[in-house]
Amino acid sequence: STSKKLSLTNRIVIGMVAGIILGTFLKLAFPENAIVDDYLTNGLFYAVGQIFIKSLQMLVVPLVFVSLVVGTCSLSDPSKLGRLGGKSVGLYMITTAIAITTAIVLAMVVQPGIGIELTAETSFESAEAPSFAQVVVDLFPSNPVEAMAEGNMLQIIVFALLFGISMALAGKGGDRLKGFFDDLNDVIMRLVMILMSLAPYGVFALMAKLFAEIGFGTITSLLKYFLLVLFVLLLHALVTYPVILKTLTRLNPIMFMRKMRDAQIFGFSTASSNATIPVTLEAVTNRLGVHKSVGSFTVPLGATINMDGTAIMQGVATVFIAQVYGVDLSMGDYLMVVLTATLASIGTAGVPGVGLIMLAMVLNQVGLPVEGIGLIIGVDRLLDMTRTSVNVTGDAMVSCIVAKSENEFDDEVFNDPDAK
Ligand code: DAS
Repeated sequence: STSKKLSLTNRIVIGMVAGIILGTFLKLAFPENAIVDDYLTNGLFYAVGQIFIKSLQMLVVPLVFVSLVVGTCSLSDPSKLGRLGGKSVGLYMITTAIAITTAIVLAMVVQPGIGIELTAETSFESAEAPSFAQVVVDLFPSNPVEAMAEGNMLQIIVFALLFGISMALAGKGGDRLKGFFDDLNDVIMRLVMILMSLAPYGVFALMAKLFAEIGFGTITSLLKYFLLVLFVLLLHALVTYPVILKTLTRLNPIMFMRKMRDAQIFGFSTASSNATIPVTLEAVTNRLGVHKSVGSFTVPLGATINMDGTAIMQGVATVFIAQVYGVDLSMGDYLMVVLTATLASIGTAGVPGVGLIMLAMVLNQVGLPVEGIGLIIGVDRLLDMTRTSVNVTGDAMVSCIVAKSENEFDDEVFNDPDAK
């Protein structure tokens, strides 16, 4: 019977835990062992993990384009689009601002940078935050094929929206094309499900490789910074999100979290909101009950512009670096940090490690030494993974709120524990 079989989510959790245990074991039992390194860590685990991530990424562009075209042209009322866009962008920015503000306040209380010695100088490229006008201009592709080839999510979204609206307006031809895109969407979603069924192995390999290689030496000296970022991430995911969700929608946050587990683990093991889009979209539309017309828009948008977890790291890191270098930041500086971090997240894709590039923009903006990033880079990988889980959770939560407020939400699906 099916009830005896382990659910996919449980198998993914087992894959993750087993990978962590095996990786840690290999690291402790066979340190710098050439055979283990060549054949397992950089052989089998590397190959399985990379193939898994690449096949997820392979689906992102076709999935986002096709599902968004289908979603847009099946919107009952195209004027809804403006409202949808406004609400989601607004909520994404507000949650990010809350995240970074919490992080800054807590970091000022805990003072993770006090007592850290400045040792070897490290270098890190400085980066300018783009101007607001440039961010808006960059939304528009001059060549949709180029946008797709580069995986430029915002440009793909804009093209898909315009294409979908035109399809809805184009009469018979548009109707025929809609049938075609509907079918294409079904086929791509099927492919997502096939990949998902292989996820336990992919997640296992990614974790085994990471934990066989990761050094915990640096974490001990940065323990305060590391634990504080982790704490604020958990606080945001387990307190702030549930409170916002409950207040704005009356939906049960525990049910929400349960259905997000797969996506959270994918985010954790890939450290990429972008690569996780197929999984987040599946959870949001099939399990949480957000209608496709909303989810196909809010999820890829969120994966690109909404990074609450990343903002949290930036908030703590800014205070940390200011303290280590003995720089006093004013209230105005902190407001600048919140603003820059929120705006910078709009133009940057959710891929591994991008948070550090955004941090460079923030530090630049308030005149802190960008080399400070060298201090925290050593412990960033685990934090990157954790904050990506938070990022995708935020994308899904905003999707639920927007869908609910637009009556594009299915409560029955949400409340069905086994909805697939
Ligand atoms: N890992 C990123 C993400 O995909 C962002 C970051 O570097 O924080 O969400």
